[in-house]
Amino acid sequence: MTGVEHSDRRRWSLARAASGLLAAGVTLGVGVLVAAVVASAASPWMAVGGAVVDHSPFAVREWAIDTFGTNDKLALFVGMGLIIALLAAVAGLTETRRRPYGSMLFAGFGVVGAIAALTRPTATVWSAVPTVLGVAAGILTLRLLTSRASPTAEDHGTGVIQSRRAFVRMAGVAGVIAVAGVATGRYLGDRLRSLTGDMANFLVPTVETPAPPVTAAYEVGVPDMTSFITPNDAFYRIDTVLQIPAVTTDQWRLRIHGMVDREISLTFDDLYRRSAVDRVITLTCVSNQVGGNLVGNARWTGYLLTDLLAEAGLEPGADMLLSRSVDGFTASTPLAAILDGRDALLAVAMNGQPLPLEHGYPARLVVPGLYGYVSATKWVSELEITRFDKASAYWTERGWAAVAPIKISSSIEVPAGFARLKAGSVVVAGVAWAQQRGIGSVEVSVDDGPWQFATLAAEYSIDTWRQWYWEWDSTPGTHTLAVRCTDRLGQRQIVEQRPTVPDGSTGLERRVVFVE
Ligand SMILES: Nc1nc2c(c(=O)[nH]1)N[C@H]1C(S)=C(S)[C@@H](COP(=O)(O)O)O[C@H]1N2
Ligand SMILES: [Mo]
Repeated sequence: MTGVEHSDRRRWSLARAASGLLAAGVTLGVGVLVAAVVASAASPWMAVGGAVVDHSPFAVREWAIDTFGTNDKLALFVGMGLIIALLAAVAGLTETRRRPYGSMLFAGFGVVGAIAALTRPTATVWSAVPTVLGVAAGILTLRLLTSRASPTAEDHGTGVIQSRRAFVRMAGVAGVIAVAGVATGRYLGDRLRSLTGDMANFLVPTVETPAPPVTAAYEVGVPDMTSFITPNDAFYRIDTVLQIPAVTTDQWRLRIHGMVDREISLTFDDLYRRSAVDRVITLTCVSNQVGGNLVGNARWTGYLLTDLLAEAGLEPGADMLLSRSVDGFTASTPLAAILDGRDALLAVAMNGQPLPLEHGYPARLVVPGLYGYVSATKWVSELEITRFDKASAYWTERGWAAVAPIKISSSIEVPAGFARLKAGSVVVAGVAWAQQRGIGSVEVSVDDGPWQFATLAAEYSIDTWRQWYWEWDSTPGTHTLAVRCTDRLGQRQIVEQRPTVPDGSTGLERRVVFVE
């Protein structure tokens, strides 16, 4: 053996050990990244570390704390890192000589990691996923690298430069994946964790005079009907964001500026010093088709916008409240609507809970009677007082109307479309809404026959939807049911079918059913 061959062999051995280390790095990077998204405490690293802490004998823990003090966790991770690095290097060397023993060592670590993750106190079924995916990526890396960590047949004539270059290139990629995975994962994890912690500690403001309780009187008690209050997790969600904004209550500010006497900026603590109100309000999306489900009813807790605007003082001539979200979305609301006495809110809670992240945590607007896109800005950060002839909002710039009150509408929920029913008594039921005016009556017609009055559930307020039902003495055959409503001022729902663009759909809901 020549000296050149000998040093070359040593180099390739180092490359194999490095393959193992890089594969461990990729395992960690992928694990941390996946954990940040699916289960924050379940990266292989944290899970194994946590398990070691929890399962190490009392004496060992005391020794660690005595020796390392508050650096005991750092010491643990350094120790773990050294052991894992050693095992990984061994795996790299072994994999080249005795395939697939190195991979099996990784898989063994995967099993230990997954068990550790699944037995943590906060474990869910997702907890094993980061370790499993991390180890899978690690084994792939190990195989790709070790299979290149030797000179190839062609190299014997020409030297080993070619294969060495290929190896170094691939090792570089693995290194980047490892570092980028850990960095991105930690960044994301921190962001999500602080938000989760913030939500967990969120204080729903107490309300001096709560809104009237919601009783059974507001429901018709027909099976399969949507409940009067829409639970948060069933509430429709509409917005333009791809990644839900992450704003903690500490970070949140509401800047009120523009045509005001004095610009103000409110913190959450400023809000807590004010008196809160709660109101039940039915929110509706302009994209809701007749009979659609982009409508929901919740109890919102928050602060009256009129009070907040009065603190800033409005300049004469202003007619628009342009609200802006941290993600850049804007909505234009007529100032006249906010100031006319309706319960326009800066809402911070929904059905007694902090706003869910997708519904605008930590604060959003809710204005009764106006479609969401011109009023209900989520993750709200700015209220600019301006004029309709000077400014325009997100959807107005995309072809929707600048001003958009909710159109009075009604829908059938029971029976289902194309249902097969038994002849005789059939209950037809649904909801109707006319925010700001209130529902006066609901009528049902069968096969375009005479309109018949439905029975209404009690009215909670003019800003909430109202349930109705009608008993139908059905006869065999195919029938079409239709519904229409009238508001308290005698204004009837528009019969003509019009699309949602530019300011909300019109028409009547019709349902075909088969009676046997
Ligand atoms: N920041 C932001 N707020 C927004 C939107 C949006 O795209 N971005 N969409 C609006 C629209 S069109 C509607 S209908 C309501 C829906 O509110 P929800 O998702 O809580 O039901 O939010 C409004 N607020
Ligand atoms: Mo909407």
